[in-house]
Amino acid sequence: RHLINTTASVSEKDSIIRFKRDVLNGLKASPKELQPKYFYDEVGTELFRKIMKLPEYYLTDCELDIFQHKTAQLAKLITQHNEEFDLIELGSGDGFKSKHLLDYLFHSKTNFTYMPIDISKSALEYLSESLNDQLPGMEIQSFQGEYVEMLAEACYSSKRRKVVLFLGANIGNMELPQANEFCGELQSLLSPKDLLLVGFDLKKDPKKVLAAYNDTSGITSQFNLNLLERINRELDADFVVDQFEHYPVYDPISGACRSFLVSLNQQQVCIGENQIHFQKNEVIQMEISQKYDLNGICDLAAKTGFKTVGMIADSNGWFVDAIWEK
Ligand code: AVJ
Repeated sequence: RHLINTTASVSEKDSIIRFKRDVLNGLKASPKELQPKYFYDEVGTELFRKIMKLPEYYLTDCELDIFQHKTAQLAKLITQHNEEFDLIELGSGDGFKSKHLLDYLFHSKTNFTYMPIDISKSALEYLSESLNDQLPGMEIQSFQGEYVEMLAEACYSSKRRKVVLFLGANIGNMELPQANEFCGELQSLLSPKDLLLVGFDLKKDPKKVLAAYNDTSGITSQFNLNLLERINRELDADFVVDQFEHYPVYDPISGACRSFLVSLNQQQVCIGENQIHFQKNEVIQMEISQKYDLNGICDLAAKTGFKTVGMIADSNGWFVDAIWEK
């Protein structure tokens, strides 16, 4: 077996231009907002790794439970047509959960290429190194960049049936209309019989949900504030980070968990030659982490042209991986 490991990526210069444009548009809007995909620079990626180990952050443990203890069930659904395929993962991160599936598939002599896609370069490097170590000989082709763009690239270089993984409740970072639009876009990039496996965090005890985004050790707060620091580092800005406070809320009816940064005082921030004014108590909307119920998930599949072929929950019933076929 050959080890392929090419990285398709937008240039560093283009990505900084996009970052600056998105930050300025977001901070000139009302209400102000920043996009959570920008959390994941090197520092943010490390902080997210810490979040996944927090006692309050149940999501990773739940999905790990599925990938670790229901691997055969997952593998059976994925390999149902018994042919070669490409396993594309959107937002692979360090591949902590998918490794269990990769290990199972690799050792059952299934013929596949693993194609991780992530915005974080450091996460992809870490992933391919650890896979070279743990599953030597497995074919990997990694793509650094944004989901849809890189999925289009991956689909372009794939000549086989495709199985797309979108784990970790990453879909929760989209508002419901955006999630609809996104799944529709994925659907149009796939071919009949291709599969999409999506991880959803479920509605549950609201205290449990809120605590996951409001940990007592303050890591989630640092994770949010790091985006202001990243803007300082990369866009020549002068945020005084301790003039902002992390504020998460959860609405158990809509299932939207949202994080804000509250400006503790009236203040001015320079970003390059741009000035942004903050009123006291003005907020920046940072992130939505949408929680679903089973009806909502089936609805999303049906509306975007997918057929549900499997639903695997963790042992607590807090999280599900839905398997959809085009
Ligand atoms: C990686 C988007 C699934 O929303 O739960 C964790 C990110 N934000 N703590 C989530 C996150 C704050 C996470 N996702």
